[in-house]
Amino acid sequence: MSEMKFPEWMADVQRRVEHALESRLPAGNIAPERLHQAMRYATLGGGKRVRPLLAFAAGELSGAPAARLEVIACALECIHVYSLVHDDMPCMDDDVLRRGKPTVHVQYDEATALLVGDALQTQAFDLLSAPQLFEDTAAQVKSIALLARASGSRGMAGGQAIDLASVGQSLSREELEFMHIHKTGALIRAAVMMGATAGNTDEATLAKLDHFGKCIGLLFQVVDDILDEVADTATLGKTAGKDAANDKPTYVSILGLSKARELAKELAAEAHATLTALNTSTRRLAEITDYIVSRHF
Ligand code: GRG
Repeated sequence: MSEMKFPEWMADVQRRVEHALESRLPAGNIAPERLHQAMRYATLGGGKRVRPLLAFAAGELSGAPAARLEVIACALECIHVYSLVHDDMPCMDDDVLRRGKPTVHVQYDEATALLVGDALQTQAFDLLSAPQLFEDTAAQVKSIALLARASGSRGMAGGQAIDLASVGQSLSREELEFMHIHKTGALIRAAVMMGATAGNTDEATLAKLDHFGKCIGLLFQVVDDILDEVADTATLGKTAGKDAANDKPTYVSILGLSKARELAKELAAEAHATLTALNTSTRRLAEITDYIVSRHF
């Protein structure tokens, strides 16, 4: 794996995760068929798999077995997809397009979309709690706790609550940062930490990786805000310009496009500096950072 160029490595992990999700999600012909089909529709065949990539990159660094990382990657992706399906529903962002295809409530119906999110969320914890996934039960519980905290009211769901309450409001830069560190950043940070704790990583390295995860979580959102402004719907695979249309505060609306771009550069530089301070090969994490930044140029 280490000799592969980044695009090759990324495609390899993406393929691996697709295959793992394909085999771990309930088959579409198992009852209740419609729910299982909708879960597969939402999860398979799309997305950049950024959280799985981070878990694999941090996991390779920690010497974690690939089979364990695969399950962690699937759990992260199940939580992420659940959040997208619920976020797209009429009671939240009300969107019709995701990953280049109709959103789940459009393709199926609202009740099914709600259940797809619910079922994917519990599927994530079911996967992570599999016997023999870890040799060390305490490490397994830690992994489960990392994902639970990142997803709940003090993580992603909390950030989403602030996001919904902020429509039409003017937020300060600090308030916007607080919202995004939770809504988008928490799961990205957890992906890094779950990869790192899936193997052997000392406390000092974990602290640095945690800081790295915080930087790229925010970086991801700043880039997402820029893309929402500058990219088109076909490129994004989701409706472009949604934030401005919904009167949502974003880094672009608060700082302007060029300052938002500067901020992205600063966050990427901080992420790289954090990696450089580690006495180990962090090549893949550095490459993922560059990949995230490159999306808006
Ligand atoms: C409903 C509890 C709950 C939370 C929703 C993350 C989130 C919270 C909503 C998604 C809305 C959104 C567009 C957030 C901006 C950043 C983001 C998470 C974009 C989508 O993630 P990508 O780009 O998507 O990783 P793919 O499709 O590549 O997996």
